[in-house]
Amino acid sequence: ASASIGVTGLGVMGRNLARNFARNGYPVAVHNRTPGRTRALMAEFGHEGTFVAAESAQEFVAALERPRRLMIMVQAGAATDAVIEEFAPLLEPGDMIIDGGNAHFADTRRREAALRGRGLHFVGAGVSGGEEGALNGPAVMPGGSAESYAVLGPMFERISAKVDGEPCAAHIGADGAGHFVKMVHNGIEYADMQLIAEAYDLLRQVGGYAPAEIAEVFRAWNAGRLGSYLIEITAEVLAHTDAATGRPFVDVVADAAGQKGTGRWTVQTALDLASPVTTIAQATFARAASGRTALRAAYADLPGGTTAPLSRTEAARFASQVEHALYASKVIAYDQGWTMIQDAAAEYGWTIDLAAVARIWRGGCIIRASFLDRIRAAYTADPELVGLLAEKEFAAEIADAQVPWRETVASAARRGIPAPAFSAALAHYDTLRAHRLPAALLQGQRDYFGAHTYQRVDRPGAHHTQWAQPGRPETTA
Ligand code: NBP
Repeated sequence: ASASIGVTGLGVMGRNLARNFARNGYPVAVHNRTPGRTRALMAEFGHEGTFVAAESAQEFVAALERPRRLMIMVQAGAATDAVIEEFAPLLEPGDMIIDGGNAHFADTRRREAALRGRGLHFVGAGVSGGEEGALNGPAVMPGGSAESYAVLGPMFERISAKVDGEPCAAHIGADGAGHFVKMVHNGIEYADMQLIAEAYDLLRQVGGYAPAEIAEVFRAWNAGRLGSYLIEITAEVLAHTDAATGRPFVDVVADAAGQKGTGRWTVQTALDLASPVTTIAQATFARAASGRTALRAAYADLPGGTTAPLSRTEAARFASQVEHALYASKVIAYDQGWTMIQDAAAEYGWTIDLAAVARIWRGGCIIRASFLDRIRAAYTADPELVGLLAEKEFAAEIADAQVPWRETVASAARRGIPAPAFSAALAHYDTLRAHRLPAALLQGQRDYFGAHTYQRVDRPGAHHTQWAQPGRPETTA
């Protein structure tokens, strides 16, 4: 037994993670259902570090130092359960199984409970950064017991991305907390992408800018507070010309967006937790709507908004408004994500360091952004911060963005350009800052038809009104 860790499942992700461990000096046992992949890894990359190739499950487990650390990188779902069932009987109390796949956090909670009952640690670890991140430094979000993190933490921190010398890995919380936080990362990623896409659409359709010019606008924004991986790659995509036609690349791509499902999980879970992640939800629905070809064809000639072209000076002014709108909406999207993490922590009994979540997302993952330093600072200064806008610097920025943010959403509405994520973010902001909401009327309606009762502003307790029925006078209980 000589390997510090074993990786089973040597697909794109598993192979690169195994190489990352080996390159960082950890002897790694490698195993795959189809041994061809193990042999290919040894032949191509065996020289990169100390690998122990195992073809059978028994050989693989025998190669691991105790407590054994066995990382599974296979397809999420039934394959993960099958692999757990294959290896768990070969392990001993205190050993650790790490699932680095994109598991649903509820599956991770179920697996953790079952394996805990068998004396094993089960660590659901969110791994972000794709193929490249797995090899050169992912963001790692492990859940599971503190005891397991004491052993695994230094290893994850060593292989993770680093920002300002700090690792993009931290213990998130018990059982499924790591996979939950990874899921919310992907939800925020959907919101970020949709907001950027709406900004592009407005700059093009209202501002009259060409894609290559918008690339320059994004490059300028990338040097400021919006600086992030997604803004950076957006500029690259917009500047790209299709080789076959000479047209802007963005114009030759079919406008129906795909999704693999983790953004959808965020929205589904948010409904269960009553977390209003409306910007993330709109981003998810926007992808779905873009693919509704038949409806889009049937509705394509319905009337829209006005179309008055802007002068170049007006367009430049509009672009700076859109920057404010994008930033303010992004703050709202992240605030929604953090609120959802707080909601889940309360629901599942997790203790989550909200500043650490911001810290580990600064590198290795898709939403990496300079702005996360600010979120980290806000939660470091006040770990109990109720929401980002309760912090004075964020509040000041949002105050500054008021006019341009509202102008941007209003321009979109007047011109008939869809801006569902911008609009949802602004509506969310206006909902939470309102002193009175029409929810009072909803309570009245609910009491009328269903005797659901209501709370009063002036007296405690549940109240019900005997609503006037034909032939019966109104009385208040
Ligand atoms: P790949 O599709 O490249 O590889 C899948 C691996 O799963 C192969 O090693 C395959 O073995 C193994 N496998 C399957 Br499928 N069913 C199995 C079973 N019943 N028993 C044993 N092994 C089985 O996947 P990947 O892209 O490396 O992704 C691995 C995990 O990482 C997934 O959960 C994915 O969601 C997650 N993830 C992916 C990314 C990404 O950017 N790709 C990022 C973050 C997380 P075989 O060789 O014998 O078929």
